[in-house]
Amino acid sequence: MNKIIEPEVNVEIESGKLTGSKVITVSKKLSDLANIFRNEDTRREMNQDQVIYRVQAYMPVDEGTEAGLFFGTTIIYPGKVGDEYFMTKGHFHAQSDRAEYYWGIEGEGMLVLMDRERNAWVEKMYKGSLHYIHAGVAHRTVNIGEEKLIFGACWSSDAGHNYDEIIKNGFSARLVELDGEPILVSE
Ligand code: PAN
Ligand code: ZN
Repeated sequence: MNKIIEPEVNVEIESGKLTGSKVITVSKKLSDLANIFRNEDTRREMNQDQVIYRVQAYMPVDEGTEAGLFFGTTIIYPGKVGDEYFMTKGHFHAQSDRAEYYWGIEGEGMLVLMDRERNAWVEKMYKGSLHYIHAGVAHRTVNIGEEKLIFGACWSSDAGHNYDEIIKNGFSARLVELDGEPILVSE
């Protein structure tokens, strides 16, 4: 049977915005980010309803499906908890052999990467930057600019997310502002 159909999701190339009935949106407020920032007391004193980041995702197959792909756009708003920039929770993939692509769409950011031995390194993110996140490497994105940081992602539908390890042990490197500049500090 030959037929021409409309795609069920559209991506606005300039902004990464996804539209279509199959798109899901998840917002992370400050209240969802307990024990993520270095200064937990400062986080608790801030407005808990403030949205720190939003993820739009297109998941055309069920989570856990072998060899499928998911596609997402993340927006991190600008701001800090104390001297530490707003960032995602960060995670290892639950399946340790699953990699991922990220690419910068808008704004200025840093991608913090950490292997199983807790060696950490950071890649700059900007419009057009492309990042291959190797399997077994934890990843977190940080907005170091004054505008929104927007990036795209593509990952396996059976990668899964292991957040617990990051909540428990954190990353071995953080990005904080010192004299108006982002600096990398070890935990
Ligand atoms: C991304 C992330 C997204 C939000 O789609 O899930 O940027 O970050 P956290 O999941 O760490 O809150 C991804 O890496 N998926 O695997
Ligand atoms: Zn991931």
